Amino acid sequence: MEKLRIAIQKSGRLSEDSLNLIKECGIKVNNGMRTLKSEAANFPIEFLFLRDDDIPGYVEDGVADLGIVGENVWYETGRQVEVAKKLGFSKCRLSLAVPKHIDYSSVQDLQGGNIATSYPRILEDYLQEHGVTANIHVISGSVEIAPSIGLADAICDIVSSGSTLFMNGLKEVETIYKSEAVLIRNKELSQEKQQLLDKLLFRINSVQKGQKNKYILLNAPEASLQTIINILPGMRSPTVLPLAEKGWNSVHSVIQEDEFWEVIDQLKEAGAEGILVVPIEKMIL
Ligand code: PRT
Ligand code: ZN
Repeated sequence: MEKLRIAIQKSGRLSEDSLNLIKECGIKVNNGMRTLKSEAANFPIEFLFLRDDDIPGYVEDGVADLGIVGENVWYETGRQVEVAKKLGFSKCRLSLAVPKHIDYSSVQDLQGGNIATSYPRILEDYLQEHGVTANIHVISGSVEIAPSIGLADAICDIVSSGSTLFMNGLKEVETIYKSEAVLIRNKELSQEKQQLLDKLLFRINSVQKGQKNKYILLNAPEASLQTIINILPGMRSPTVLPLAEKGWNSVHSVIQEDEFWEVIDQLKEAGAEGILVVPIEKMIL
């Protein structure tokens, strides 16, 4: 029987969340990340632990069928692989930044200037789109120090909290690309591997839906039961169970994480008591 092979970052910002996602999909990874290769105990999948920059190439060549990388790395390597799924973690942005004392009005200000980056392809595409020509200096790390040592007038680097820019006397002036972790796939998988990928995607979707929703339980007095039911959206309609105490019911439903506080207030106003909100591990719809 065929196995899927997935490449995961060996050690870095993506590693832990990638493995957590795999675990939440109910897949047990045998040896952790200390080895180069490892197998799952209960799903036909094998793991390769690599540097993130190498992952799109391995997936393109078919050495791995799947990989997890930041969209920034996927775009920058320019490899012929497809994004099968956005994964929602490791969110960050690729931005242009200049020394904070510089007057900056638009990207046109960088015409003819020097920009240091580790992402020449994404930067080049952005500059071209905006009709700007600049000298791109490719450096592989510590891009943020380039202006202070006189190497560049501006930088283009990954920003998350912004504190690295701030500590280096830089200000963010343009966001050129938004990124999150993505599952990439080889373009031509065998039918058997495609079926395994579909199975994996089904599990990832269930985990993601579970994370977006909460299970809610509450006690409702008979008189306001219908009002409370109307407030709760639910998957189909809420479950209503009579309590031992007459005149009260227990109501169960599912609500979205982002509308949760608003709904809670409305429920309290309607007379709901003993409200419990619990996480959902998986949601199969
Ligand atoms: O060793 P390997 O090559 O595998 O790893 P790496 O060092 O190249 O990558 P790694 O682990 O640092 O990052 C992997 C991926 O995480 C990146 O490709 C991004 O998609 C994503 N990511 C999310 C980030 C950040 N947040 C981030 N903050 N990648 C880098 N940074 C760096 C950034 O380069 C800058 O130096 O953090 C600094 C900025 O952070 P703030 O919070 O100060 O703004
Ligand atoms: Zn890397």
